[in-house]
Formats: sequence, C-alpha cells, structure tokens
Amino acid sequence: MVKSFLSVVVLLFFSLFCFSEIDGSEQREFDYFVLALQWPGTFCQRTHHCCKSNGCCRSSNGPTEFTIHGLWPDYNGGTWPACCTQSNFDIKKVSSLLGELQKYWPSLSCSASSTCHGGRGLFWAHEWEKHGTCSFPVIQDEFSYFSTTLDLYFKYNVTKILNEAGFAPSNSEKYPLGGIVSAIENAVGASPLLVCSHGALEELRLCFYKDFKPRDCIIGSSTQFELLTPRSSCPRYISLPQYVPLQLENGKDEFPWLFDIEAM
Ligand code: U2P
Repeated sequence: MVKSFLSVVVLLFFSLFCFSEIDGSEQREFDYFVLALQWPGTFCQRTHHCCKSNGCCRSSNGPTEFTIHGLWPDYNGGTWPACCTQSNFDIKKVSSLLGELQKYWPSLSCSASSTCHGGRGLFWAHEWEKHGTCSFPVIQDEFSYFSTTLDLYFKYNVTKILNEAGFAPSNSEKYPLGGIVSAIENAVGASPLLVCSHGALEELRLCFYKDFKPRDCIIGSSTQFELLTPRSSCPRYISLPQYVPLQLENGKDEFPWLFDIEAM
C-alpha cells in the first residue's frame, strides 16, 4: 500500500519535472495555441513595492481590463515546447507596437523575467524566447508573434464579454464559475480554462487551433492536464477583484529606459 503510494508520488514528480516543459532542440511541432490573459485585480493585490516597469503601479492609468500574459504553443495533454530557437528578443522589431504592448501586455511585477539562455530581461523577452520561438511554422518571427497576439486579444475582448454578461469587477461579489465559463463559451464558441488564486480569478485562457479558430482548452481526458496544472481548479464561486490603483514610490526603476522608448 505504502509502496504503491510512493510510486504514484514519484511518478507524479517525475512527470511534473520532465513533461510540463520540454526544453532542448528536439521539440516536435505544437498542437494548438493558448492565449493566456491575466486579471490585474488579482495580480496587483500582491504588489508590495512599485517601479515604473510594473503595470500595477500606473495609478489612475492602471489596468482595469484583462492584460496579456502570452500566446503559448502547447501540446495536447498538458505539456508544451519551450525555448525552441536562439532568437533573442529585439525590441526594435516591435517598435511600432510598443504603445499597445505597454498598455495591454504589461509586466505585472517589478522583477526581471528569465530569458531562455541564462539571462534576465523584459516580460516580452521572456514570452517571445520561451513561447514565441516555438510557434513555428504558424508564426515565423517576433513581430508576427506580438501582432498576432494583440489581434487575438482585441478580437476576443474577454473583459467586455464578462461585463456584458453581468460579471463586473467587484470586491464584495462572488460569481458562479459555471456562469463565467458559459459566458465565454457563448461569446467565443469554445470553453476557456480558468486559473484562480485564493478563490479569485487570476488568469483566463482561451485556446485556438493553428488556424486561430477557437477550440476548447481541455479536450477529452483532462487527467494529465489537471495533474500538471493543479492551480487551474477554481472554487464553484469565484471573485473578480477590482484593480486598486497603486502609486509609484520613489523606488528604483528596473527598466529605466523602457519609458523613453518613444525616443527610438
Ligand atoms: O502555469 C505556470 C506557467 O507554466 C507555463 N504554461 C502553463 C500552461 C500552458 O498551457 N503553457 C505554459 O507555457 C507558463 O509559463 P510562463 O510563460 O509564465 O513562463 C505559466 O505561467
């Protein structure tokens, strides 16, 4: 009994360690895309110090809508390729998108993100190097990765969908998970995946076939997926906290040059 329990635990750790992210050169082509959206009302509650590069710290200009986390090429079954090529993020390649990226794809933290080849950099660098480089052959370059993601984000306006279905951000209400899922299913035509933290919606993910037609995020048996993403289970009633404006203190800015980008 104890022995078989131990084998299950060992197997679980082994699969979490080995199969959730597949690093290295021999990565097969992905199966579908995930558009991961963050709910700032939940994320920004964790902000304990501010800096200019943190979207949570924009005070009255802070994010009151879902913001983009990333567009992730995934495999059916809950695993995904990562860091597929040596293509480093080059901000100049997305200079025409910077206004939209800053507004709709901000980092919601002050720490620099890890990049694929041992460095640290912008949130956008992390997403491009880890996920964007694995989107081949559907997406073939950095500009297309960011512009395609923005297009999808605008096309499926999840904040508007939820507002119109009566799910307005609130610090007192709790909403039925099933109601939120149905509102998205009705508007998008496929079921989303929700991730919660302490009963609050943290992330909402939409899934797409490689031709960008919506598909259900979990198809068929979800057992492995649920094992690999245990936090994806939200309670039956969840909250959608309001974004509380945070002030930028006199703290240091992690990316001082980021806000001088217009000068480029
Ligand atoms: O869920 C924790 C982190 O795992 C990565 N992830 C998760 C699900 C999925 O389908 N694909 C995927 O890549 C994300 O890693 P990140 O981009 O943040 O480094 C997610 O945050």
